[in-house]
Amino acid sequence: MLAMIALLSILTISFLNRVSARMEELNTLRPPESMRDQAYSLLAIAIAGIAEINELESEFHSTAQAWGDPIAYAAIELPPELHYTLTIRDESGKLPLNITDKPLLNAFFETLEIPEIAADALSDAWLDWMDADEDVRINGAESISYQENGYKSANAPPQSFQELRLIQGFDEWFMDASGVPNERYQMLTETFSLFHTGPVNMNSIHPSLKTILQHAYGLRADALEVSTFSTRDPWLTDQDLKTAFNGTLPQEIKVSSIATTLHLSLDVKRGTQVFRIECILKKNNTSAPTKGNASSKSAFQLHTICENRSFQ
Ligand SMILES: [Ca+2]
Repeated sequence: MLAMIALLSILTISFLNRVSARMEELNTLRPPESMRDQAYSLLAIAIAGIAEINELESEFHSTAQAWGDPIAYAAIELPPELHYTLTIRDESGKLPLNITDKPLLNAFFETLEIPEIAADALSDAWLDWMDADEDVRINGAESISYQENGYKSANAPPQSFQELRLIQGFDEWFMDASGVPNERYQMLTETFSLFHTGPVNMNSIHPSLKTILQHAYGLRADALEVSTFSTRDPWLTDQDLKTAFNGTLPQEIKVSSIATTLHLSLDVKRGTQVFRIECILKKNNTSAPTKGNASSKSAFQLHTICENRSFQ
């Protein structure tokens, strides 16, 4: 609990201005009492490291930058008996779950080897589930279709991956006969995000999304390869993306070269025991810092956190 309070304090009280002082405090880290305490202490180090790197870097583009390993960046001496794994994924490299572009949804389902007619029906049902009205698309489903199951269409974007199971046709293609999520479901959670709703960072996209973009919009296979461009850094820039897409994307699909939503998974291990924390850090805006005033730069803030389970 003490470690949780320490973490929340860091995040709420002039967080960025206190990062350096906090990192010095953590230099005296003593062996914590429990795996949970250890995990929160490490998470505090990771978040402090990310905050400091955010102050130094112009933007986050790729995990090849130091923010991909903020505990190493912090260079804090940790107890030798402490074993952990920290994984940071760029959640902004995923498509927003509330995407409404039907060609993209169709392409996604078809890359999962769902036949074209079934893919089209899934897209219609998904879009009907999210849109505000009760008008049924040609192959879709609204509240009247779900009456016999005892629920109505949400008429709003899904709040969880579990909610997708309520949509017509979803169980058939994304669950096995026993109702257990299959490989397609896994691919869905790797391609879509529950938390990211802004432009998609093309530097972090899942290989499946490249295939989907090729399938839906005729994107060349090498169009998003960094080697295609004469960039100084090993990541794509906004200018590269303009060249790559050249107006081929519909307006509602926004792309970017910047990471704005991070997903941290931290495992602390002791023997066969593992304590896991998952959290989402988000930037509320991506405005560039005012010249000569780095403190105006937007910071990553803790958005969601959970223990010993994954986001569903
Ligand atoms: Ca609807």
